[in-house]
Amino acid sequence: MNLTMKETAAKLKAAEKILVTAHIHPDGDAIGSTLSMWLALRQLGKSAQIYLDDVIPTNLLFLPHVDAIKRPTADEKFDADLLVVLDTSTDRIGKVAAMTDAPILNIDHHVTNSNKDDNDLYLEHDAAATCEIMLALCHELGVEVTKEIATCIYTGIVTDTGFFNYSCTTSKTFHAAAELVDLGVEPNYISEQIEKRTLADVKVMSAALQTMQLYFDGKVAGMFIDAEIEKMADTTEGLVDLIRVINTVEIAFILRYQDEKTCRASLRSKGMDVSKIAKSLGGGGHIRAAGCTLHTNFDDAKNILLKTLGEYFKA
Ligand SMILES: [Mn+2]
Repeated sequence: MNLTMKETAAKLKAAEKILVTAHIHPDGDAIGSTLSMWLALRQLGKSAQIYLDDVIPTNLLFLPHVDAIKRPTADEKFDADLLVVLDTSTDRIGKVAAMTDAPILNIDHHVTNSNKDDNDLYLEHDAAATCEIMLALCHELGVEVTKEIATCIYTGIVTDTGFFNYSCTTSKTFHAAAELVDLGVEPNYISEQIEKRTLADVKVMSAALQTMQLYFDGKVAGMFIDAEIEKMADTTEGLVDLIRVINTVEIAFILRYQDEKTCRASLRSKGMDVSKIAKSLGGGGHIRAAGCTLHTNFDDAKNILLKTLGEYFKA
């Protein structure tokens, strides 16, 4: 069922033991929204715990209380009366899904969230980030937005908007950001932390650029993080933007090896709807930024992706 903001706040207030999670391959918005939700719930006197079935990218380890995030071990259970799933539909939370049978409260901004299982869902697809929703939700809950909460929320907003560059950025986003700065957020500090890269990652950037190929008269650019490059990579976040800027390119993608039978594709566009392409391959996302997981080997994944893109350019 689709909830209003008021109903969403009421669900949170009615719960006592809350498990908070977000999508695997967490980004700034996933981590910023879980941490701000956790801090808000604790302020309300709730017992809450964050579980994320993945590692935290090193450039997000600066976030306050990031070490409160736990990773589930095999078969681990958690006694909860509510499972809060942030920044994703409920099918991308890994092992956390099996940790509890508690009812789900899903809060998201992805237009492709189809709520197949009919959970309680607050979906605001024109919000730039789940963290933008989190700010309004804190107000609805009567939570004081401390500097710590504001820092988490600001981080999610700037990472999902590419520092206010992407088309999801609205005047509401800037109003939220201004409010957060008034609450003590330090934009220069946060951008410095987020843009930090390890030497290994800069080397991955260089190796990834060497793999770039253009397709369909230069309208599509692809980068390929195969098993060998993947071994060196901490994060591939932002890599696709390096080739999206090419003047002929309408869609840029990056294909990343995960294991012998799994690859992850991230798609970015300058206006074409890549969420449709991602959705047709079992993924989802936004009009200009989407992704999917392909359950096959690297070469097949590359062929499937290019075939789908080819059909899209024919249509
Ligand atoms: Mn997001």
